[in-house]
Amino acid sequence: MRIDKNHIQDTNQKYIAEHNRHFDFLSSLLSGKGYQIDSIIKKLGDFQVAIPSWALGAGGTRFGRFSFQGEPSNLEQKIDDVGVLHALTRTAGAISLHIPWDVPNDYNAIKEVANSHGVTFDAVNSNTFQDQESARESYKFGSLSNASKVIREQAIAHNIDVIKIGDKLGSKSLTVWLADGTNFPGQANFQTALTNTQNSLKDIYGELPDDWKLFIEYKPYEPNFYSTVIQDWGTSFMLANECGDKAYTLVDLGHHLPNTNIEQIVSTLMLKGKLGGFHFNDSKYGDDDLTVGSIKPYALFLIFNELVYGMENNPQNPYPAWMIDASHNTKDPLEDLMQSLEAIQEAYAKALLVDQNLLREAQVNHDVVKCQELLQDAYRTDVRPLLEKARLNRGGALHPINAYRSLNIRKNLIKDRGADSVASGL
Ligand code: LRH
Ligand code: MN
Repeated sequence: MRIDKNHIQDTNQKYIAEHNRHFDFLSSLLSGKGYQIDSIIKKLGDFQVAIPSWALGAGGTRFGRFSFQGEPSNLEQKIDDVGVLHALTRTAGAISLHIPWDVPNDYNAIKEVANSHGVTFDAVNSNTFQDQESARESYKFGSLSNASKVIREQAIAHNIDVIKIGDKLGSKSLTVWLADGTNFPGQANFQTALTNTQNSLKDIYGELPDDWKLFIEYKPYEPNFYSTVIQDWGTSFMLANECGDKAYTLVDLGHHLPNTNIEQIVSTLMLKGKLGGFHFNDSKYGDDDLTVGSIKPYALFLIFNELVYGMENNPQNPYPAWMIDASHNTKDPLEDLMQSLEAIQEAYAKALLVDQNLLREAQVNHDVVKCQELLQDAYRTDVRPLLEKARLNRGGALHPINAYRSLNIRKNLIKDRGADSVASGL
């Protein structure tokens, strides 16, 4: 599936007049306040988010999975779907692979397909939370933390294999998320599990190419429900520091206990130069992996406010990796991902409208009301014309979901792939 750029421009025709009215109004309002519209639009255009290869089909829960027709059934088709997202939104210029769900058969062919869509390979993800048919040892009781040295070595070897696969594709980072933990008090010795994990990560770290990064993803619970070895940002931060300069903490928005102040965690990690990147999603209760910005859009805005401050004031922190990690139980996966991309762009654009200097002044003067007013004035600004302009400038769709529907892309995918094709992943 490849979308003809002209067809996208055709779908824009009926919206262009309305867009121009909104854009002219907003840009006169903002330039009147001294904002550099062009630089904001350039930043939005340069903001590329990696799409998870495991979230291009219908997701499921233990209570069931409802297939979505026309799913990609191999890596080439997954990259084609990311190509569709990138053609329409111009902000999905990368894919994040999960190994062994997405091991390429022909590396050159896969790189060619990705290149033809302008898609690069972001972080590769290892998987020591499921047992592979051919595996000698089981990860039932853990992987990098396991009491058994043989099992730890199997998990370390897998991570090193994943680095090699990513290296052949041009990826520059490895994400490690461990399900390791316990379901009952007394089931494991916390200190031994953490020490084993530390040493295992160091062995993996030692195999990282010089220009690579290691992202250590934390999570409080699930699939274990009493303890998780890498349970919170502090544990990930500690493990990353012990590993070395190329190791960072990865923040999955759904991996926090209710009401956690995630924007403060982001600010602390950037100050310490250890914020590696994000898995964007949203949630109401647990690790729900819902559409970004669908439940707590203001919280997402506050996170981007800290990111904008950090990207301006923390040269010690590298440019973070932006990835989505969501699961689609009831929506068309591609429409769901386009909604997430829109919500991320919107939060970033609103955060770019926060007058950081006035905010600093109000903070120093303890003008609490003014501080909130400055944040909410930016948050309450309808920035969508800026997102539309950023897409338009790069040949994208003014309204990606409308274009996706009027171009009958899902229908064509079902025609090409059949109704029963199923995507590997969660
Ligand atoms: C764990 C997680 C991790 C992935 C998996 C698919 O909950 O967020 O990032 O490996 O989802
Ligand atoms: Mn994740």
